Amino acid sequence: MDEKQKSLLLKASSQFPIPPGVKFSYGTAGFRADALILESTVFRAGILAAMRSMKTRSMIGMMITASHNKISDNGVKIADPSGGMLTQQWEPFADALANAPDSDSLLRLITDFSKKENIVFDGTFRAEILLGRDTRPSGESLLEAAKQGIHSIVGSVGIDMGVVTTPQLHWMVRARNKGMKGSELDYFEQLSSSFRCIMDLNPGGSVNSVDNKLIVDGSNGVGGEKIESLTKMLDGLNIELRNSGAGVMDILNEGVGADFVQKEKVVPDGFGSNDVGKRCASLDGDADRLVYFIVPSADTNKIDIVDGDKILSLFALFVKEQLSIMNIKGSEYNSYQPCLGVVQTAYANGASTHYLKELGLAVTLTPTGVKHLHRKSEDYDIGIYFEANGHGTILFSEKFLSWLEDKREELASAPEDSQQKKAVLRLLAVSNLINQAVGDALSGLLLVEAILQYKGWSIHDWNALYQDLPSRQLKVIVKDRTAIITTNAETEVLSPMGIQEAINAETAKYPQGRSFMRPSGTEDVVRVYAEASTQDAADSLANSVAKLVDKYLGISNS
Ligand code: G16
Repeated sequence: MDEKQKSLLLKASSQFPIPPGVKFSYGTAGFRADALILESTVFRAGILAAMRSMKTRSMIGMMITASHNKISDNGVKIADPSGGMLTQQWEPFADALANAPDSDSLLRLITDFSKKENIVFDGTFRAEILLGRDTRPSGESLLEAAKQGIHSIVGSVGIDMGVVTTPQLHWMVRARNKGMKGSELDYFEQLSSSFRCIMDLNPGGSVNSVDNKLIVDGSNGVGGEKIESLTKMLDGLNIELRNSGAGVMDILNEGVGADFVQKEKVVPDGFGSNDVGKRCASLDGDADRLVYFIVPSADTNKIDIVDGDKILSLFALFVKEQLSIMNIKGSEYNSYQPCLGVVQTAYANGASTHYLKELGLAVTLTPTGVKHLHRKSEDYDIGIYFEANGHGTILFSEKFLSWLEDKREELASAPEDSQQKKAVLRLLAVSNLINQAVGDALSGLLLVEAILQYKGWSIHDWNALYQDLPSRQLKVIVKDRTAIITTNAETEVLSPMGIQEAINAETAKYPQGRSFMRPSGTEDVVRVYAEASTQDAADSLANSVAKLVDKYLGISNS
């Protein structure tokens, strides 16, 4: 590294001292904390993004968001050249960078790591970072910090895409690195044209006129604004947007949004007795999560949640059906058997896993975090992953897509009503519609709507695929959540010693009982999950496990 680069880094980083007494950690989906203490972290993440761009000789993405967290928090997610999350191999460097106590140690870290990774700071490569932010008020100043970090590496540029959803930014990074057009308009055009294509192939008509309207809870975040733009480009979808964030009292993620409805299972703000029986959906703060729900009766504030597990089940059923339409016995299609697999986490409702296995699918569990599920899904020709909280997508391998393209050509002269031809065209359209970079509430919503239309199903038909086991999630505040070590896709605790045996003993008391605890990677809490044969039993098991967490790790334990 030459003297010019060194002094640029030293000077710029001295403007962004780290706050005293805080330890930053690259968690489940990047850095996340109270926005007031994040400037140095985002500045340093800018340096990291520029270095990653130099290493990969590709464009990198940086999204300023704290997604489902409260409005006063913020964070940063980094997108690799594929559009997926930053490679986990660089996470320890990200941690070290964020916590380097001063400019000199920061410089030493950068020098050592760049030597190890063969990154040469000679300014000859133009590192490009695509920048986006959600609607949080702290986003603008943090974006400036990110730009300062990027500019402190000679030859690096930040391209500001403004306020976008997280999946839009990931999609843009992927598209641009593939040499395709990657603006917001291109994103909307790809989604709307592939949606239209699937709808045109549908057996006909809408579900029914009463059920045709979808009511969307925008979580008072960026998703609302974007869904309005998208809807303008679509025919055949009647969307009513609520919680768009336009009002002064509309607070991001507060009493609204996918995280709230999925965890609390109660009616979000802006919805009520007039919505009984209707098809409703919630996005989260940066629109990378999607869940559906039904208000079952005017007499209760409880909802029936149609969560990520049900979306996964719907997608798996549809894809499997299309594959079997193509796979006529004795035909040439038998020569290649694409492998379809599904990926879940420990939060997946036991009933969903049972249903998917009954469908004959390979089901794998990974730890929480799309970075884990996404990577596992790449093992399949068609990998479908979803977290119960509504994060997920469908990945298509290059091999499978080129096989589909060959089939399309072969079937070009087949009659228009050829079922095989339609199945091939449908799957190709799905691969264009569903975001291949990361889970995306907008593209996921369009695919759900298209499949419901294809099957002629109401949300009630869909929800009846299987009945969820009653479950409960709780948060427990502890002294130090980093003291917890889990294993086996987070279903068991190795440390602190003894707690797993205690959890097992509690769980054994409940028919169909299952429970686990894990440290959150986005909030300073421990999460507890329990399911059992009745809601009372699930609540009681969750409370007992929460008490154990408190006993072994809690603040009251100090
Ligand atoms: C992020 C991750 C998700 C994860 C969620 C909660 O979501 O992308 O994969 O499920 O955090 O993680 P944790 O339980 O560790 O707090 P988001 O929507 O907040 O970006």
